[in-house]
Order: sequence, then C-alpha cells, then structure tokens
Amino acid sequence: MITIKNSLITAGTASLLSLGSLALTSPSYAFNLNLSSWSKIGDVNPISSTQATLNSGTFDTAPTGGGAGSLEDFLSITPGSLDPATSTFGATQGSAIKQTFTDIKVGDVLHFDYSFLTNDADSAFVTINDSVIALTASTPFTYSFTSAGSYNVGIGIVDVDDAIGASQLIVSNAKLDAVPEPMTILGSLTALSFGVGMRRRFGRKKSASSGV
Ligand SMILES: [Ca+2]
Repeated sequence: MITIKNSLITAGTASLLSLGSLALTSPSYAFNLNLSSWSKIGDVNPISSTQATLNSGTFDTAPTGGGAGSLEDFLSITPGSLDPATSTFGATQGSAIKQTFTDIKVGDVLHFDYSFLTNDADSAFVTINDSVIALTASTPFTYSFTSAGSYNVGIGIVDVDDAIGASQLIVSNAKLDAVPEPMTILGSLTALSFGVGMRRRFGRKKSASSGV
C-alpha cells in the first residue's frame, strides 16, 4: 500500500513540475502567419508564406476614396482615413493585404518585420479594425491587443499627393504570440491543487501511521 501511495505522490509531483517548467519556458505560443493566405488588393507582388511585397506608384494599384474596389472598402475603414494629416491631396492609390482574426485574447501580440522603401511622400500603414497606424517607427511592428474579440488586420501602402514614384513595403516574419488558453491555466491549477491535495492526504496518513 505504501509503495502505491508513494508512486502516486511521485506521479502528481512529476506532472506538477513538468507543467511548471512549461509555464516558465512558454508564457505564450508564437504562430507563424501565412501571408499568402491573406486577401489582397492592388499590386502585391511577389507574395509567399513568409514575405509580401506591396507596391505603390504602379499601374495595378487600387484607388482610395471609398466605394467598391477602393482600399478603404477592402479594409472596412472610413473613406479618407488613409490620408496623412500633413498631406495636401491625401492618399490617391495603393495596395494592401488583410486577414481576420476571429478569436483574439487580451495580451495576444501581432508582430512582423518590415522595410519601407520610398523616395517621395508615400505612406505605409497597419489597420486594426477602424484604427489606422502609420508605419513610421523602426521595424519590427508590434501591436498588443487589449480587448478580446474579432479583428480585421490590414497592412498596406499608398501613394500620397501623387500617383507616381514607385514605393515598396516589404513585410516578413509575421507572427501572432498568443497567450495560453484559459483551459491550459485551469489545467495547471487543477494539477497544482491535485498535487498539493495528494501530499496533504498522504502526508497526514504517513504521519498518522508513523505516530502509532
Ligand atoms: Ca508615390
């Protein structure tokens, strides 16, 4: 009997330790995002699973301004919201990719590397639902979600104040760092209480028997 109890205690402790080390080494799970599965509009070429090149100033770009076939319509954002505040004529045309993430959790982080190559006033941006974020900081782009839910995420480039002067936005290594599922945490807590409970129960029995 004592042998069986000891092996049960060992099993409980071992699973507790393994879960503990998993939580320490993997606070989140990084998912590689397959860019070739994203929807696209305008001149997005070339595109592969790990890298996408978005162009402006070329013939294949899509117009801005709202309405069917426009960048704003594709990205589900307010018409005119791609116009930089400092521009005279605003965004005129461009290219974009988009993906819908239906199950974002608080603390999930979207990030990707990018290179924005331009010789004029063109603009590169990210859209998170209705918000437009200019890609003016240095790579990588990082966005932490503070509310759970479904999100439309877009990445794009537009010509500003003109329709010429080719620019490129190269996006690569897009990842979503997902926080652990609540079930995983619940499982860890269950294992923790199970392990503690086992030790208490068998510890009591052992001390009781040793007391006799
Ligand atoms: Ca341009």
